[in-house]
Parts: sequence; C-alpha cells; structure tokens
Amino acid sequence: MSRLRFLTAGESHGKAIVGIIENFPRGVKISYDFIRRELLLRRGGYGRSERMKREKDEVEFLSGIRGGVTMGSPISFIVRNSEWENFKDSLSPFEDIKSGKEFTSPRPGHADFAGAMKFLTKDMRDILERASARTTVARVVAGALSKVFLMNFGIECHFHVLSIGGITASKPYVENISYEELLKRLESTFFYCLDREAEEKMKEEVDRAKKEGYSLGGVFEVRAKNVPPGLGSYTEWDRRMDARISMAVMSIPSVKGVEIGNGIKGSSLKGHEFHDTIYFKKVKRKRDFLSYSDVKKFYRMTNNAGGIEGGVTNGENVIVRGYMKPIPTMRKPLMGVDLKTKSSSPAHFERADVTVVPAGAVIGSACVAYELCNAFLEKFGGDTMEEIKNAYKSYLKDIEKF
Ligand code: EPS
Repeated sequence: MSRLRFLTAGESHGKAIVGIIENFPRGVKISYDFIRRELLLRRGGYGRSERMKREKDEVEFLSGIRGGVTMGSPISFIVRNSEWENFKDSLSPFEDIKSGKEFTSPRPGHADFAGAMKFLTKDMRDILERASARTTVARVVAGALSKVFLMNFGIECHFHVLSIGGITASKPYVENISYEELLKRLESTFFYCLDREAEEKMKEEVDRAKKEGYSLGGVFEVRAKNVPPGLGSYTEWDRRMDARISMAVMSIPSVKGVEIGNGIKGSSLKGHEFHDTIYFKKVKRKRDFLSYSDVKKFYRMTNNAGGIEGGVTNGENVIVRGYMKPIPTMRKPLMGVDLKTKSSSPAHFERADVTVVPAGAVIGSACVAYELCNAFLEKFGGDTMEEIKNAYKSYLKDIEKF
C-alpha cells in the first residue's frame, strides 16, 4: 500500500511557499499549463484584494519531474511571494528585524488571538504569517498533480460556487460536461457560479460589502465524477473517505462546515426519503476500459449519500460542500482589545479580500482530488503508472463479472 505524504512551508509575506510530495507514482505525464491554470483560478474571483494582482503564483518545480513526467522521487516546488520585497526588512531570517510590521490587536475569527495564547506572544505577526490562506497555493499545486493523475482513469474533480453572502444559485451545476468545458464556462464568470442571475446579485452584494467595509462568506461545491467504488474503508475510523475529505476541506482557512451529499438536510428527512435506492442495468463490455463508467452496472437515481456509504466510495459522484465564514479581516474592523495595553482597540487591518469563496472552491477541489488520489493509490498503488493501470484494469474486470 503506497500513501502520499505532503508537507508545506512558508509565510504569507516571506520569501516563498514551498511543498514536497512524497510517493507520487513514477510515469505520470504532467502538463505545466494545467497546473498554472489551476493556480490562476485560485487567484481569481471578484472580490479579492489588490494583492492577488501583484502575486504571480509562478510555480517552479525543483525535483521529481523530468521532461514532463514524474520520476517516482519526491516532487518539490516553490512559489515565490511578490510581497517579500515589501516585507524583507521585517521578516528576514537572520538580519535584525526592523520594527513596523508587528501588531497587537487581534482580529476576532482569525488565528491571531488563539495563536497569541498558544505561543504566549503579544506580537501576532508570526501567527498571521503562517495561519494565512496564502499557503493554499501549495495545496492547489498538490491538487493539480492529483487531478492530472486521476484524469488518467477518467476521474474529474469539478467545482463551482453555490452561494455568496446569502445569495444562492438556483441553476447551480451542469451535468455531463467535461472538466475542460466546465473551466471554460467558469472562466467567464465573476464568482465561478453558473447561475448568471445569482452572480449579478452576488456582485451587488460584494460591491456593497466593499463600500461598507465588511466581508462575506458562502458555499462551494465539489463534484468528483467517475469515481470507482471501493476507495476508503469502514474498517477503521481514520480510513473513512468522508472523514478524510472532511478534514482536508475543513483545513482550508475560513471553512467552518463540510457537508457530504445531502447530509445536513438529511438529518431532518425520513429514512426512505434520504437513502438512495440501488438499481441494476446490463452493460456492454468495452475493450481496454480504464474508466469506471464503461463497466458501471449498479446505479442510483438519487445521490443523497454524496457517493460515500460507510466511509467507502460507492461508484456515484462524490459530492462535497464547503461552508465558508466571512473572512475575519475587514476594512471596518470589529473593536477588540490591544494585547499590550489591554485597552479597547480596533482589530488589525492592512487590506482585505471581501470574499474568498471562489478561491475556496478551487482549493476545495484540490483537497478532494488529493484525498481521492491518495485513496486510489492505497487500493491500486504501485511504484509506476503501468502497475497502477494494470491493477485498476484488473479491478474493473472483476467488477464487470460481479
Ligand atoms: C490572508 C490575507 C490576505 C490574502 C491572503 C490570505 O493577504 P494580505 O494580508 O497580504 O493582503 O490576500 O491570501 C493570499 C495571499 C493568497 O494568495 O490567497 C489571510 O490572512 O489569510
């Protein structure tokens, strides 16, 4: 059983964000343009701060890929922060720190206060720097590699925005389109939301929030398509696919809730209303299939379970929603307490995004892709793509006979 390991490092305004991924199989063809496009999408969305125009998010791979193909060795990469130039006097590893970037008035909702208590520091610069969502740039790179791997098996992790600031899309998703088609549509939207009317209202709401100095949250959805059954396991708590996906999505800054399928609504439904009846149809065998949909015989008319039952994927689309709170940094800050003087003081503000839900959707899909890739490797893993493809083909043959 092979398992991915992924570490990130880097501060928001430090030199760079870096990542290392270990155990990524050998022989996966990687498109640099695909990764770049995912990174561009993460920076996008109406309502981001000026910083997103300044950051370039150019990823440089340092190891593990040769001639566009993974080598089986650890993949390491670096994404430089353009903001470093403005912060190097106060964040330099060894030079004397010139004052000016410390702050002592925590933002409610941010890691500032809890981090200050944890590390017993009144200057929360160190806490902000690492708690910042800037690190999600590395999650998107790992997610993009995972997406490329999964696409070899026909698995695609779609994403889109369902709601922002309480405005909810009524035509939220188009079934039966490819990832490429989806991205083309999303790239012409403001918020990666597929309902034009809702988008107009969201935009008005974001403009109002910007003018009045507050922030907005919302909900994004990830749909992983053509996922085979059998990923994850009920045999132990930490192998459950829904638990693993939830942890990954919950770790995105600002996410305060995760829903699998219609899990939340389901808590008030009756058993026969919620559970997804199982049907069977005969299929014609396809030669050399490498996509679960080619041999899929059992199916459901509903998918309230969101493609996972008992912690195991069941062959339906995996549906995940991330609920994001409004971000804590606001142009019109809440009042709080200055940790040094103990007097009442407005919370720290430098500049802020109004909403990060579109970015959350991209990052969420990266997290789901990474977790599915990991579980896929656990089940079909080998050192090379060749081995993995053979194992997968053999499983699909067994499913076909089942
Ligand atoms: C973030 C605060 C903002 C965001 C940042 C995350 O940074 P700054 O305070 O420098 O304006 O722009 O997000 C990114 C830099 C990014 O790449 O997503 C925070 O506090 O989490």
